[in-house]
Amino acid sequence: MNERILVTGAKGQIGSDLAIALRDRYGAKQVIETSRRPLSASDANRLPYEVLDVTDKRRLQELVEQYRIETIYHLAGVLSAKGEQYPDRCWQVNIDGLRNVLEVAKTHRLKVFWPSSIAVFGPHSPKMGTPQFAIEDPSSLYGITKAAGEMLCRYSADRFGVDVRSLRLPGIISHRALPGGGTTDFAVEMFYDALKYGSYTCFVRPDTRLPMMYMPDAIAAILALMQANSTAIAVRSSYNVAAVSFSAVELVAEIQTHLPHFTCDYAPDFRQAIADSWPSVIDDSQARQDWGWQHCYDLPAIVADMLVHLSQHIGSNGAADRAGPQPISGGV
Ligand code: AKB
Repeated sequence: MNERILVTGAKGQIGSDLAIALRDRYGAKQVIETSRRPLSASDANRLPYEVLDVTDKRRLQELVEQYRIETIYHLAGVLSAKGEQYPDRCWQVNIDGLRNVLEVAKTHRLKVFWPSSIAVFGPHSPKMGTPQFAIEDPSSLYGITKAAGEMLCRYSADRFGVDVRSLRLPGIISHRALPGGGTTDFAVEMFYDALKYGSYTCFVRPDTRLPMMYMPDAIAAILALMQANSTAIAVRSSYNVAAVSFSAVELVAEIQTHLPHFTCDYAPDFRQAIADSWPSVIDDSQARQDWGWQHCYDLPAIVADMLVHLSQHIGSNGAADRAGPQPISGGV
């Protein structure tokens, strides 16, 4: 159980929760959190912590050697909306960064987790029940980097025996850290603004239905995949994983069962086209069959738990404050 672990993108939405889960499981000293940003004073409990830009292969290699790392959870990435605004950075972080991780993993015989996304699918993929091996025709640059990244993972596993494992994550809903520039961010922002302002302007249409998952389920999926026996991992590109699918207006209605005065209006922007190109419901039966994936949280459970946690923080904790309506928030 004493694996030495390095987490990239540890200050991001998933990294913030995953690092805690890994520390609980493997011991605080075993988990080296890294991010492009220096540690802030309020994060002193996150040591050991190192600044790392994943496009810097030499620095990555130094840290792997210095801490005798055995497993990398490679979460640093530029999400779909930011990717359209900063295409060069999106390519560098998502492709060059992943290649660096896979190269170092090959040299040092490391195990790797890397998140892919439902964004690998596109307008010609089936929208309902998207199968594991459906056609991938991503229309966003982010989706293109994820589709290429999946091929890089499979190639590294087949050609060099790298033990790399991956999930095609849906939109992730959580309360610890904000997502940073994704298309599914509306499903998180809505909670903050419902509690803080009683209203939200949603950047996708009310009927926009996307696959979503609550953070505790996402963490459980990542840990289960990484613990599974290597022989059970039949898919080395990336597994479809699903939990719930709902439309923006269904999320509004569920929040209104707790906050009856909450109102939402709609002002779709460029993220609508990205959302429209993604599946509404994906089929994850291969993950359920190969390594026993199952989710726990449905929409009512997600909404109830989010509101309990966020109402404790909002107003009293700046970290939980998304600082008012913003077109695109967060960072890599
Ligand atoms: C995004 O919206 O870009 C991400 C994703 C679904 O990959 N949350």
